[in-house]
Amino acid sequence: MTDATGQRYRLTITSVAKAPGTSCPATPPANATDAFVTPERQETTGCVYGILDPVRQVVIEKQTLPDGAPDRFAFDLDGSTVDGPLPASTTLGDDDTATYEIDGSSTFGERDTAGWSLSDLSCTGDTSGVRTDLAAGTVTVGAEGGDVHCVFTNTQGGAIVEKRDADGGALIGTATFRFERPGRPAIVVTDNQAPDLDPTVGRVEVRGLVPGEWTVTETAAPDGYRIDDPRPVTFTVPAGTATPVRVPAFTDSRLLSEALRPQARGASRRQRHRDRRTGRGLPALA
Ligand SMILES: [Ca+2]
Ligand SMILES: [Ca+2]
Repeated sequence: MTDATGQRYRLTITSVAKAPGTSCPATPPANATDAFVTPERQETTGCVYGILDPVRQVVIEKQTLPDGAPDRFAFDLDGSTVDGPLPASTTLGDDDTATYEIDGSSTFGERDTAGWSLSDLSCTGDTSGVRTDLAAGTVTVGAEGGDVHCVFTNTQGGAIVEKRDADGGALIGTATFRFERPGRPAIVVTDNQAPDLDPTVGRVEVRGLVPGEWTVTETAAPDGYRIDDPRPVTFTVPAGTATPVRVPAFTDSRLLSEALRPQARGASRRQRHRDRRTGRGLPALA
């Protein structure tokens, strides 16, 4: 049942007794029982005793940016429900909700998940007695009040980096990049191999970058090219958006042997028939 303020209650019948007169005693008489019987007699009068417990329904909802991520997120719970303590923990995936009927101040906290940041924590409904702490990833809900619905949104940043020919600017593959941030494991990505998300040759997209300052370094040039500038490039992943950051394109120059290829036109047929990847000569053509 719900009162005029929106506070919900749960009624627990504690005992039943035959009415000794025309009104019920304020406290259950000694012969009260917990059996609930309703003999349908014409003049049945009985006294029913119960307890109204204020119940506050808390809904915890998980959302991810980008939407629909397959990851699962762990929560630690601390508090009580009408039926006993809250479970110590739970895990939720994108669009999942968990509903609890609390009867005491309760805290719901999300643990850190690698590659994700908690970018938003907001509650709607009756937010009286509700405290959110985005930095700590917790929401504390007081015992009294109406129902409240809290959404934990986790965001995964990303970056796009391109590899272009220094002469002409065409996209070239396949380079390898190392993404680094202090305190995080380095992410090494070779173009068009996992975890590159962009199938375009010459363009690499990575996810799982927590907000903050990152560096990206080209660690291996495409075949036939040399790294023009081995220094790391710094970029910033903003909080609260899943849109990947575009890092200025890296450019590499063709290796001398490739650049001078036109001069090799007079070479023998066997010399010209080379494996372009390794540079090694291949068996002579028939
Ligand atoms: Ca979603
Ligand atoms: Ca690619």
